[in-house]
Amino acid sequence: MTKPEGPPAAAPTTRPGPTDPAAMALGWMHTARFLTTAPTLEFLPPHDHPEIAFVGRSNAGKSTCINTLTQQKRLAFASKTPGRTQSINLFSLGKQGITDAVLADLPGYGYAAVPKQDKLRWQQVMANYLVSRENLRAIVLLCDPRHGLTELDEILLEVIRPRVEEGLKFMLLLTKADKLNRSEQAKALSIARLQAGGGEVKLFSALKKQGVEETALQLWKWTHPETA
Ligand SMILES: Nc1nc2c(ncn2[C@@H]2O[C@H](COP(=O)(O)OP(=O)(O)OP(=O)(O)O)[C@@H](O)[C@H]2O)c(=O)[nH]1
Ligand SMILES: [Mg+2]
Repeated sequence: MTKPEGPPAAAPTTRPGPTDPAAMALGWMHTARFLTTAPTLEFLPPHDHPEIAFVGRSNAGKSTCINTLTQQKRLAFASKTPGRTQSINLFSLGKQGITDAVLADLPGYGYAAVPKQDKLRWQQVMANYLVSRENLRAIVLLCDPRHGLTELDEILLEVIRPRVEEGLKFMLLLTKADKLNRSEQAKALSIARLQAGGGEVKLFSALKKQGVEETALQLWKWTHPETA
């Protein structure tokens, strides 16, 4: 006697299909490839694509965040040693090799061991970049919530304020969220929301992959407003 056949196995409903926006955004992020590195602004190539800058204190987790979002281990240099990223590194994004956005990993600021002259020089490069980079579409400010926003972060917010008022997109990511418990996370989030003056704030953890999909989707929407 043959065993009666059961109903055909239902197709898994949780598997992300091409219509899942978060999966689509992550797929897009995964296309990231190295474009160029530049010690100062003059060496940055002009291009016609929206650029997203990752900025923040040294050691805040910028390079790690880029590696996590792009699901690539060593695209951007991440290191325990603060000050690891010393140039502006650009990465192209876009399916089928057709670039439709660029990510910029910027050197961190505020690292105490850096000689004062170098610090001042870098702050100038950074301010120039933030004020004058023409196709800058969005800024992702990364902040370790255990330290909170520092004086240099506040200065950066002031520098970009006029551009944000003119439509530059802004997001504050609270990194290394895995180091905080739930109530600390909630507290950090509400303090940061106050400080960011109503801007977008998210918790992010490279270790726990927290906030990755939401961030990828937000960056997709900001760089593809026609599809949002
Ligand atoms: N636990 C934990 N550690 C993290 C996370 N993100 C980054 N780190 C660690 O923080 C350190 C600094 O990370 P980077 O990504 O190099 O920081 P950065 O902001 O690029 O630093 P600079 O290039 O010096 O400006 C590294 O040891 C990372 O492994 C995270 O989400 N969780
Ligand atoms: Mg870095």
